[in-house]
Amino acid sequence: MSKLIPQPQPTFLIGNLKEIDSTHGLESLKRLHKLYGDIYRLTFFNKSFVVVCSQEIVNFVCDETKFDKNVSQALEELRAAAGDGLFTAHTSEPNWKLAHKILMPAFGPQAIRDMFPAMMDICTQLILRWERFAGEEIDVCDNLTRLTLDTIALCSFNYRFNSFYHNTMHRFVDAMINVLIESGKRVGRFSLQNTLMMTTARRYKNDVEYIHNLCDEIVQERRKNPNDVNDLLNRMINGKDPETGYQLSDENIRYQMFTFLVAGHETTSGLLSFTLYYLLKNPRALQKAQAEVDLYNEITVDTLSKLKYIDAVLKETLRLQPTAPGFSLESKIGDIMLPGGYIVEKDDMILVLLSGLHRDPKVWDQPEEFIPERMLNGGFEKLPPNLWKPFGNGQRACIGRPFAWQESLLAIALILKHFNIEFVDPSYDLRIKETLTIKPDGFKIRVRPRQQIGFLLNTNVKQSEKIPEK
Ligand code: FDE
Repeated sequence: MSKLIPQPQPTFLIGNLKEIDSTHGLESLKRLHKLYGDIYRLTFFNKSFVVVCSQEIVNFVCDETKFDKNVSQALEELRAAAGDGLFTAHTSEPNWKLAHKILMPAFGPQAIRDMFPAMMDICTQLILRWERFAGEEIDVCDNLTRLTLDTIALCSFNYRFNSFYHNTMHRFVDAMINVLIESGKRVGRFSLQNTLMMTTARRYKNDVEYIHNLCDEIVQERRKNPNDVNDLLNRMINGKDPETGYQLSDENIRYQMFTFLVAGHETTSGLLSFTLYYLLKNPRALQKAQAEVDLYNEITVDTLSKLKYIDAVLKETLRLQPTAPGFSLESKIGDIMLPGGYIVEKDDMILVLLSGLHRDPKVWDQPEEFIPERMLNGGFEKLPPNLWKPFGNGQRACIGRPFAWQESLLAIALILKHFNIEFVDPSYDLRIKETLTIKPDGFKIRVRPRQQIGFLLNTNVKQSEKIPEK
């Protein structure tokens, strides 16, 4: 017997739009989860969404023979800037397969290892800066965004934003954040409204142009001064599909660059910020993590794989705060009955709400608690499948996962090795800021150095010798 999917009472024309707070959409979805349960329907204008929150249902929709990534309306809007780049492409678009084939090896184990010196270069800049700011207030998200933006740009294009050397954030960051927020907001407006809001529309267009020009300049520079480094940019410029010989067009390379800059830093800086927050809220975990890095005199690429507790801390942080808070799917085979007897239709967008999945009390013990130990020794792999999906699903899952992981292990290890950390405001409780991703809002810390700065300078010199020349 099929059952009707619960839905809040829709309003004429706009449907359930009023249920969603445009600056706290995720909070609204969480509230509706509490009210309507593990599956509910929302309509906006003429589009219909089914939000799914339990492991049982998510496990069912993660079957790639039946479901595929859906390019949601927010992603569709983002195509103004990201075109058919990996994140915003439909799986059926030829450029998705082509770029996927060309770029997968760029995120393989050896390629990621080779990026270690560049990651260390930028991370050392953060550590040096924090040494200088010892005892002063540090805006965590701001600093970690500088770290992750500079890291992805240096590792993938050998481009330096030099964010740690400027007071204000690079214009790219503003442009990008504006494009992300505006893409989200455009979904909640009538298309005529989007056209009529001329100042907003003009700014959006200018920002997209600025981003594209910056990407084009980097490509032109590389074409003028080629090198034989095996970075992302060279792979995109020179890579061929081994079967067809096809290469990426200049337009598509620009889309991929924007994609990597966005996907590669927003989510990771959120992950690192939440990690520091949870460590501070859980002093025992902080102590354990610090004791783990103290086992090693120097943090090298080989140390990272030994940091099992910090690995677990990162995983547990992503369980409680998946920085990409959901992903969307659609049926490949028409109407389908989900567990529980609910039918999703061919044109429904299915939104996997990770805050629901990751705290499903049927599969997680003490779901609201931060317990890194549950992630140790393959921890959740022994639990039912598809209950932890912060990197998405199947072939459309995050290609940057090993990159983000190495970068995050390194950053947390170096921070804990060099500093004792504390809240500026010990009574700070988590507030969340949403763009397309989530970050802690207004989270500030102070750091106190644990070691002599000479050690750092040595690390710095040694590592920068390994950076390929420009
Ligand atoms: C992807 C991704 C995803 C899926 C989405 C959908 O499905 O829609 C997710 C969920 C994610 N991703 C998440 C994440 C988290 C973190 C930390 C990250 N992520 C990081 C990173 C870095 C980099 C570089 C990246 N990332 C990238 C990326 C890309 C390109 C993509 C798309 C893929 C395909 O092919 O589709 C993703 N990412 Fe991530």
